[in-house]
Amino acid sequence: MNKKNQHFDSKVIHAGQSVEPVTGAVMPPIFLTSTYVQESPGVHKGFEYTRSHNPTRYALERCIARLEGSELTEEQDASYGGFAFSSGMAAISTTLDLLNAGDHIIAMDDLYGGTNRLFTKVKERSAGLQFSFVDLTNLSLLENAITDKTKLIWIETPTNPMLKLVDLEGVVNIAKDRGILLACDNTFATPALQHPLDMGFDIVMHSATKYLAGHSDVVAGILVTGNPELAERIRFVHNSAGPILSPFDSYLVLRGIKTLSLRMRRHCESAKRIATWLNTQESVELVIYPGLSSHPQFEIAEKQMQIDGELAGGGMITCIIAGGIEKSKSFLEKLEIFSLAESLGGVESLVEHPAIMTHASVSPENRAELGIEDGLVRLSIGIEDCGDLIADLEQALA
Ligand code: P1T
Repeated sequence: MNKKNQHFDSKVIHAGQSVEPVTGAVMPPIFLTSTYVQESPGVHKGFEYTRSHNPTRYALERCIARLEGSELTEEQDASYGGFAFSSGMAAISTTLDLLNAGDHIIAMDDLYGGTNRLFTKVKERSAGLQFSFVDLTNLSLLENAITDKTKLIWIETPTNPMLKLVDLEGVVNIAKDRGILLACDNTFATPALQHPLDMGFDIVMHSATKYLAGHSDVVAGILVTGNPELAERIRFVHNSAGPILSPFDSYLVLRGIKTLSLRMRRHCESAKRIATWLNTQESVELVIYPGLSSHPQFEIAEKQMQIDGELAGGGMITCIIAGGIEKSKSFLEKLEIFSLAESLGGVESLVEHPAIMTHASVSPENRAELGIEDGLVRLSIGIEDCGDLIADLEQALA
């Protein structure tokens, strides 16, 4: 069977993997070595130094490259266009390092707070980049924001924390073939649901800390491209600046990906049930979930977020607890199964308060514009029994 035609359930186990040649080990050994012996100067087995090449990291990079739809061969790029980083932020920073001082970037207005901070508080100053933040749920705003200096469009969809959706095909139709790189942070959807490269995007990025690794035990980032020239440019920065993922952490992320498909099915199923239930609760003012028909961009969810051809809304829910900061704080403190913690996408359910926690670095004015208000809480639905999760929410809301 052509590997490309395998079902995603099979790909997560086998994509990009090969049996270890010396022992036949089914999982790649964790190659804990910084360097590799050379027979004669420049004569080696393709591995010189671990910042540049590591077999465990390659195994992860090749796997995620294939899952995101890169078809690059080993001759075109050693890890098929997949690159693993020490964090999601390092992956984003590397994307910006592909640009030149003075270049202009159009970014989605609602973004992970750390991404917003990297753009506005670091890269504007250190790299001379210019950013415009645009609500790309309205694509007519995109055309107006593009200038002859625009070199990158940075999308998150669903966004963190407002779960806004951007029509990826719509972005491609407006911006493709204008010398603008199109990059999508696919952390919330994962390739189990959404494939930006297939729609014409150039780069997919992940905080692999989240659903890819899936067990809240590692911090990691990913970039994937299906374009050989772009892969070469990313490889150059990856190796030059050195924000690489360690062999051990590469192993953890690869191990996590084996169950990505199973986990995402469960995250989506439980989140849909919980969002529907939250919608019936008087003490909840608003429920935002891409899998509910009340979501403002529900049609986009139906089109671009799917498992086996069926809408899959993801595992994240954002809601507003009636009664402002006091009520939302007491709700968060009373939860017992949900842990109050930053991050998301693990097997355990987490809950957090964006205005105080993940998005504290976004200015209060900007938060107000985006709707990140004091009663807003973000739920990451884990894979525990869904009835237990609803019971926990019920006692905390009471
Ligand atoms: O934390 P790190 O692996 O460096 O990834 C940063 C990042 C990038 N993109 C998105 C969409 C993210 O959600 C994150 C990290 N987010 C959290 C830690 C959080 O709780 O939202």
